[in-house]
Amino acid sequence: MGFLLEIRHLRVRCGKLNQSHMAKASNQQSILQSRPPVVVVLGHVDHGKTSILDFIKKTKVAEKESGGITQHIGAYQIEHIGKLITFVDTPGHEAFSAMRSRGAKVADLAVLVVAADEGVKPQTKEVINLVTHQSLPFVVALNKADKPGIIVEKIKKQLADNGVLAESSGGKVPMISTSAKTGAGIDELLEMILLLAEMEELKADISLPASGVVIESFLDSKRGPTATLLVRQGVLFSKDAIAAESTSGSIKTMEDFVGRPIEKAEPSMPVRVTGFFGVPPVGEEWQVMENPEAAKARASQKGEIEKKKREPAQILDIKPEQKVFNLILKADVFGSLEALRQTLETIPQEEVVLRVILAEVGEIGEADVKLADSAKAKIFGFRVSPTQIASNVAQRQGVRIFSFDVIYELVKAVREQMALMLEPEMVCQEIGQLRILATFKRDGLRQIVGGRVTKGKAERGSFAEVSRGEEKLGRGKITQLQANKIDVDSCQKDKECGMLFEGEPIIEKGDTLVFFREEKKRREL
Ligand SMILES: Nc1nc2c(ncn2[C@@H]2O[C@H](COP(=O)(O)OP(=O)(O)OP(=O)(O)O)[C@@H](O)[C@H]2O)c(=O)[nH]1
Ligand SMILES: [Mg+2]
Repeated sequence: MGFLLEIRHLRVRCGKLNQSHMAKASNQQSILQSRPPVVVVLGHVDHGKTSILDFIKKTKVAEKESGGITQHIGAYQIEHIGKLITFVDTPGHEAFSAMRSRGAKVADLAVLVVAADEGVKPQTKEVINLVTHQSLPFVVALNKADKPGIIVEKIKKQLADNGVLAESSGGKVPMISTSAKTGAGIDELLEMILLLAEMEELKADISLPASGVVIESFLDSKRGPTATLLVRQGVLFSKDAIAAESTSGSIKTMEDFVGRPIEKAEPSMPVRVTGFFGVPPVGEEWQVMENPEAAKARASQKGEIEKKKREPAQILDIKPEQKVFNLILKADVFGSLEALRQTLETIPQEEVVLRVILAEVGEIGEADVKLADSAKAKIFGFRVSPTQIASNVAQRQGVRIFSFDVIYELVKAVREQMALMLEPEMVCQEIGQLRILATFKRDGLRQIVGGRVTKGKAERGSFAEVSRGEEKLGRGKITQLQANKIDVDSCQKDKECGMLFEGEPIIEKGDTLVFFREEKKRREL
């Protein structure tokens, strides 16, 4: 445990938010109070982050998730040996790097989950960089230890190769074998977290007006804008006026993470509140103000600045030969919207430019359909459905609405829709060959010839390339085909036929005709 003593002196974390906005009466005394650690759980997709948390809180979140992957952040508070720990789960899918990085920003400590049967994977590397970059103390959970044939030393070696050296090998990182299935090692993990937290001496000033960060938000069709807030300083009360950066409001309802109504929330506690006028984007900082007017003024002032920073209007430089695919994107929560936008950017756009004309949280409404209609856009919903009215209007106007539950499926579908805008490619397919046995009349570009099919078939309407030995003479078209003086559509191998050839080359006895069909082929992006 020697490393813990080393980090004891590193810092006393008092919350990482800047404190400039915290208006406090100058005569007021600070009241520092210990607070539970905020622990972010990070790791590659499917390595068992949610399962570990599930085992800890004994509920089954993972089974309810689409495609079995966590698609937005979740925060929970648990108690172990009389001490609280706040956990923030994050998704491991590569599209969610922004969420992982935000999760790491709000946390005091991290648990890096590595499935021992898979070892270090791309997002494991990403989160190692993240925690190292932010000097975030962390513990590694070598998960799925219950699986047969696990060689822990192999994984430790991989981690060491990526700069994470285990305590047992003289490094500074505690590593614990865990199983979310059997529960082995979980208590040890929790104890290690509490030990690391103790070393950090985490404190918050409860004399300050409450402030913190938005960790999850969405538009609830019944309750309106709903946000999960993490309290970093002060104590949040259930009737407080509150300002985020882009919106404000007065708290209408406040619940703990299991949905129980609560009156107040202390530092490090995640709470779900309603009462904002708009949906505050994930990552925004919030703070309590004296009254709703002050909150509104602060949000609109902050909002303007943020807007300028965030949205240099999307000016696309579109070349004349490029096509534009207009898209309206609606999603259940901000985190998903962000991950979608990020993943959509990976679609090649040399030929078809993707223009996102609206990206919003909330169900697909009539206004979205009308916008899609006037902008000739397609609507893609992620875990949201159209309202009945929107569906009806869409059907009437012929507006396409696509709905998905899994990010990469949505992105794949956008890519396919964009590819439909490309001109199809003409591909030639050889269908047969014929040896010329006799030539008859020639009239301008038209010539009557006869021969035997040596391969495949001859077909009326097909193109024919004329060659004489090695030399290619050019192409023409077969406009009529006869076998035994009867018009036919095709003539098979080893049969003789006569045909009307239209084209430049002058055909002679002994030449070869190669027949081919030109087909339109859909292109992909
Ligand atoms: N045998 C075994 N299976 C596990 C263990 N932990 C998780 N799993 C399984 O691994 C799969 C993925 O688990 P999740 O908890 O959803 O993984 P995750 O890291 O939260 O995944 P994302 O949120 O998508 O990044 C599930 O099928 C779990 O049942 C474990 O300790 N042992
Ligand atoms: Mg998960």
